[in-house]
Amino acid sequence: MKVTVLVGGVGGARLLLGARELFGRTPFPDSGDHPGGAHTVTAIVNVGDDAWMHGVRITPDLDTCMYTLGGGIDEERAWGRRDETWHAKEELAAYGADPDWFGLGDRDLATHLIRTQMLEAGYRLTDVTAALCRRWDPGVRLLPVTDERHETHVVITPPESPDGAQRAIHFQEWWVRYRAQVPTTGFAQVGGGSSGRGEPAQLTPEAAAAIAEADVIIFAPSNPVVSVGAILSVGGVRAALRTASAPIVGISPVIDNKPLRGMADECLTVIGVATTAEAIAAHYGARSKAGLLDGWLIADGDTAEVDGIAIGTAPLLMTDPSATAAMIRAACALVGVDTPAEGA
Ligand code: FO1
Repeated sequence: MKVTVLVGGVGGARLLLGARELFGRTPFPDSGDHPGGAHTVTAIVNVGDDAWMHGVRITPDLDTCMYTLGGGIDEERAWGRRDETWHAKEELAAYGADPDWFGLGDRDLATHLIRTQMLEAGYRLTDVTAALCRRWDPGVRLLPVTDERHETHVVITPPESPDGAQRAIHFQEWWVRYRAQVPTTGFAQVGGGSSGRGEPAQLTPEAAAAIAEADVIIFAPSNPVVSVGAILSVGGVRAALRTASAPIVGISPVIDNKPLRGMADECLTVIGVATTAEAIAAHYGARSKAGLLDGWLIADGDTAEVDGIAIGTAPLLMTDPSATAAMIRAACALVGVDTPAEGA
């Protein structure tokens, strides 16, 4: 069975731990063809958070998934490496180098140096990620949704601007420096096709194949705006999803209509969507009505009614991989997809 999951950072990585638990490890190197009977799990990962900092290319969501699945993540922060030190960060700050508000760990820096060297040698982000995964062996195939720049930038009204002038800042500055606590009017994706003709960044062939060949497609309970939304805004993604033969089921990122972590509520408010299971499902839309979802799994106790979307309820706390595996089973069952028996 081929499972394709659209993921952001922390919530996505937690979901992938459950997917690996339920479907088993996806063989690596991802040769594409798999021995009969093996299931494969492919994650299409958001690149909207990616940024150039201190001369290196950072890809937070890919790294959070890779480190979490590979056992290198700092559990408490849910980003960066465990057993981390911060000497390079301290030295950069001593030079007054900007930004000083972003935590670049020494171990993490090695990942960014390898990535930056490979990108500058002409490798695609897809190939760079596969190369890094040779070390981490995540047991799930990790694919960036696009190999091109597709950064999320945020339009804000900085408190210090006298005439209330707006300016755009990188998502990381909004998220880490301002913690979203600044008047925000919108999000925009910056980057675009390497052709320089300004068309938007395009879905990679590998990610397109993962959508076309899937037996089930799952939207992780990631931020619907800056994670799943940033994936959906890549050229070709919506068309690929709408024409995919696999059913598409989303997992609600709210419990009792409150986000678990991150700032989904701030992001949803900016785009005028209520932070409720029902409003988010309506935002993604029913596939039978020019939207994307066939099913929507919401937390026990929440309610949602969206014409054309099958709604199911389940416990949605991803407390450990087996709880998450049960959640994934419920999501797949909602759209008529059988999954391996528990612990098969
Ligand atoms: N998040 C923070 O809140 N503070 C940081 O200093 C920080 C540094 C950082 C470095 C590398 C990396 O891959 C992620 C990092 N994050 C940090 C997390 C990141 O800003 C967000 O978690 C994601 O972009 C949102 O999914």
